[in-house]
Amino acid sequence: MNIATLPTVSSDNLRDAILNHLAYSFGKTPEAAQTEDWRMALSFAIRDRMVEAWFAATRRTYEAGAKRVYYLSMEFLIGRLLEDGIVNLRLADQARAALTDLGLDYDAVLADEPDAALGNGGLGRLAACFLESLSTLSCPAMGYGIRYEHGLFRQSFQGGRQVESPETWLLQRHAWEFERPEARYRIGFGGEVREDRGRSVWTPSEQVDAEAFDTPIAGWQGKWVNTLRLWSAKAVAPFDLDSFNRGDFAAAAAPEALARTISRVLYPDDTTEQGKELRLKQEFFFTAAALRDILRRFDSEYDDLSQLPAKVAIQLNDTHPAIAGPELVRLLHDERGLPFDRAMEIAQGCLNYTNHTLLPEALESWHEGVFGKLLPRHLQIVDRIDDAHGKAHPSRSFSMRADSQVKMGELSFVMANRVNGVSALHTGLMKETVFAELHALHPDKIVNETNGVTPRRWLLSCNPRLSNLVTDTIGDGWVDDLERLKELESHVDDAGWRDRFAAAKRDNKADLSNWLAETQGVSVDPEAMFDIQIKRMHEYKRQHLNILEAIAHWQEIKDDPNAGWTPRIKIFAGKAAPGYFFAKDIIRLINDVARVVNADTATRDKLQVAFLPNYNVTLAERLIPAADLSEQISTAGKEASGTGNMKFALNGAPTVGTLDGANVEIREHVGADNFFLFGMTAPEVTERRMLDGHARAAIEADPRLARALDAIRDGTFSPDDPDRYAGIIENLAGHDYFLVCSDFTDYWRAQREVDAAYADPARWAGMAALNTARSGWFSSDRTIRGYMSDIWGAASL
Ligand code: Z16
Repeated sequence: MNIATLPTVSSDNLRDAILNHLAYSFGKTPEAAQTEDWRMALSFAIRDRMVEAWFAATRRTYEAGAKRVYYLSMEFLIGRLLEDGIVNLRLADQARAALTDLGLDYDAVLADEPDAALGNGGLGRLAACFLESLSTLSCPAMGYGIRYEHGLFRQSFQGGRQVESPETWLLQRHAWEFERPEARYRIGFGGEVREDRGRSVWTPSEQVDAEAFDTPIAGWQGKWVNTLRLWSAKAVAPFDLDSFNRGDFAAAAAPEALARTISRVLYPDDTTEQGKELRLKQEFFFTAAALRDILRRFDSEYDDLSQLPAKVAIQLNDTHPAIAGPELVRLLHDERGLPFDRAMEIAQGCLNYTNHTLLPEALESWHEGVFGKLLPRHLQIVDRIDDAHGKAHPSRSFSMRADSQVKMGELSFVMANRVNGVSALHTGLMKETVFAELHALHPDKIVNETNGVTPRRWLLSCNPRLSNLVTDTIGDGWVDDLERLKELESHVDDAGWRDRFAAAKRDNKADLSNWLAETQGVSVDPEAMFDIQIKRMHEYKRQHLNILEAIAHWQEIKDDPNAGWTPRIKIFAGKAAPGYFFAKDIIRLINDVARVVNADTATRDKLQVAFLPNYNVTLAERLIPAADLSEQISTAGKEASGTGNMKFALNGAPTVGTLDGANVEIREHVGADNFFLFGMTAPEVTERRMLDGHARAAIEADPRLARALDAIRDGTFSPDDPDRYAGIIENLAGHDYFLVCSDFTDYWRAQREVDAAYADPARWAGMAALNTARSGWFSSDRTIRGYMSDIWGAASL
């Protein structure tokens, strides 16, 4: 429902607002203003137009006594926010005109904004898409996370190797947050628990304050605005007075520095758990602050805690906020005096848990020593929860407290009302594997909510050419009703329309190739197929399968350069966790292969390889609209969902991929004819792994694979250091856990089918267009509707 009608804004209004902010918020004349000043002034002018709807949304929520949704996530990979705000407020034309009028380069001003990388990859980006969809659907919601001073590290290459440097987004001015000094909670750690007349009293030995910073998140058309509330750690006192009075100013400043470390930096590991105490501190810090804030808001409206599950739905994004279970029980039982069982029941009525991976190395568990030292009362509560669950289900053999560990997945499962997986395949595997026993005890708890992406950022704003064609063809109703893209299907057989579709892609590719030439020193023919694999570096994602195929392809082109090869450029981008040495070796290998292959004058008009540094949301927005082919080639059963796969399909890039994660559903939607399938299925993977010598057998059966491996082994790509990739070779020819060798032959076959299809432009344009037309289901609006009805019981206002 339209609760706040946006006043119409002309480019003149906007220009005046910008000039006002330039003068009165930033103290600059137009003559003295730098790009950053203009960017801030424009951002404030846009932000102003969110505030009314923001207030109105809060008012409406109170008036309706509506249930609120709280999304707790250690990561929100929001990227830049200015264009998002402009597009959602439908001010793109006015903003461009206003800046042009002021003699400024609109795109340069937008590009001045730092990319807020407060997340690692898919999980964090999903949280950001969800916030935007929650606002678009006018669902009363709030995101809670950490205001990291430093987001995900910056990546550069030295001699082809990944080098990390600190990310410093807050060194530039940030337009979007409102500091809330009054929203501040004291969070304790350590100390001890005493029994006092039958009650447990926790006295922490260390305390920090969590201070709130709010970012408004406007939905489509700016009708509804929710809040992303990020917590920053502050010392309880600015300095230690004793040391100060002794004149020891360094010691006096120590508590301040110590407190700040909690929100200082994002852990850069995506799917491996680190088990570091500071990480557990971060988890408790933001979760405890969020719960106190949630209860304070509840108390301001209601006085009966048994109403909590009716008014509050809390979503735990992975197990990172799993401490919410014991902490909520502690707040309700220890602090509010509810009986333990009642406290547990209420907590279970509010909490829900999303699982994002089955990889064993990612499942969080804490040694009870670390856990109990930091959170002594919570350890007791976990034991009691485990006990209560055990008594309720005497047949069970599992415990969340086995091997002196606290297992956060099991804890989350037991404390949750609903547990969800992120694609149909993944949810099925959850039931069969990691949560098999718990699923048997609670057969209705696990539900599926296949991921989605917001079409505002991932089509409308990143791909104006395709968006304009879509809107010209079917009107703009698709923007918040993405399934309407189906209406494009009837145009796909029209050669004229298909040419317009192909022209949008061609122009996007031309833009990208100009950018590559200007900024990356890479020169490519825009007519070549743009084959793109962008995601975190991981063995299960198999960037090494892709580069092996590229090597084999290069060798075959050399054998017969005039065999009518379809020209390709293979583009890679992605960061490796700093301690993940194998993944870093893969990056170096790709860079080494790129150097050799791109220098080969006999092949370089047929095949080029580029690894772009510092992959982030902004780079994704540049690459995806220009992609011809989407590489989604994980070992089946390992990628929980993937969301990049959806963005490519939506932007008209067919997938070459395995039956993994949401690829399965993408293929069902776009049609098997418009998807290049290869590789083993998840059950086949499990079976093949048990077969002794599977890698050897695969290499012996495929001379192309053998020759590609030989080239790496003999130093073709590392002539100064032929043994550089001995580790990779040993791994692949040895146990090859991710079955790169076993899937190689079928991958090669699929890639040659891609070549043939691409060589027929009309056929390719038809496939690409059907990918766009049939990707509407992958809107995060659809996903959020699913969460609202199946998990939260929340309504749109
Ligand atoms: C992450 O990004 C994901 C899983 C995880 O355990 C930790 C992190 Cl940081 C990803 C999955 O790998 C991906 O398949 C999925 O699409 C994404 O989470 C969102 O669900």
